[in-house]
Amino acid sequence: MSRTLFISVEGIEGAGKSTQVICIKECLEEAGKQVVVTREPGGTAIGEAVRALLLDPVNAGMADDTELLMMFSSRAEHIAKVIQPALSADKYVVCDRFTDATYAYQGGGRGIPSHRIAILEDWVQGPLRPDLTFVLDVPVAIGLERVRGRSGKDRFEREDIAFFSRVRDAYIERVRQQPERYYLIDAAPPSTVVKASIMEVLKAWVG
Ligand code: Z5A
Repeated sequence: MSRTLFISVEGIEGAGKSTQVICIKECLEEAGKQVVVTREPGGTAIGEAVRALLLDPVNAGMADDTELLMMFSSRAEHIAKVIQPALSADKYVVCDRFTDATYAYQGGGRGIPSHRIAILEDWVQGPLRPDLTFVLDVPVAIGLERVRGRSGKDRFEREDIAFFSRVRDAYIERVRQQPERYYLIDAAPPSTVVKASIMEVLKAWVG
């Protein structure tokens, strides 16, 4: 396959996304590709400022629609300033979370109907969607245990197990409904095993 790819990595907290994003980058670079690694919310100066507001526990009472719109405001900037320019320059983009996280967290977690999220997705992204999405699936208890030692929980990390269970279920349902671009990866085994599962898929896509 000669065209570049927009790859996203998804999953609940502690699934190992950041760890595997690095592995994906290294694998692509070894294959001679130019790679831009980025993340959401964030990825630009404005996006990182929005991220700080979203994660700050001081904003515990934030309305669900405010949270949703802030995710998409960060995304609009990210697409305009980072993602689209990189793809236009024939670079691969590897993004730690993208719009599937909105369907999972604001949809599954907060209960915002998918059709409302879809309106914003179409408005902000037009036809842009990731070509390939890895959903790292791990039981909630394992994910939370991996990040338990971190100091200072952010606004999302203060949610309860029921919230993260709904998020996980929402991810799995998205994979089930549109299997074409999703790969559900068992992320409970050690990182090296998870990496091997991802590399198998990636090599088939990249060649
Ligand atoms: N959010 C949203 O609500 N809506 C949206 O549209 C978007 C985001 C885009 C910040 O995201 C929050 O934004 C997020 C959802 C919300 N909140 N939550 N939860 P984030 O991606 O920055 O935050 P995160 O999910 O909390 O990241 P994380 O906790 O760092 O998880 P991770 O990236 O998946 O894991 P990691 O950093 O790679 O690994 C965590 C630890 O586990 C670390 O010590 C690793 O060494 C270890 N690890 C990793 N893999 C393994 C395996 N396989 N075995 C054992 N240990 C492992």
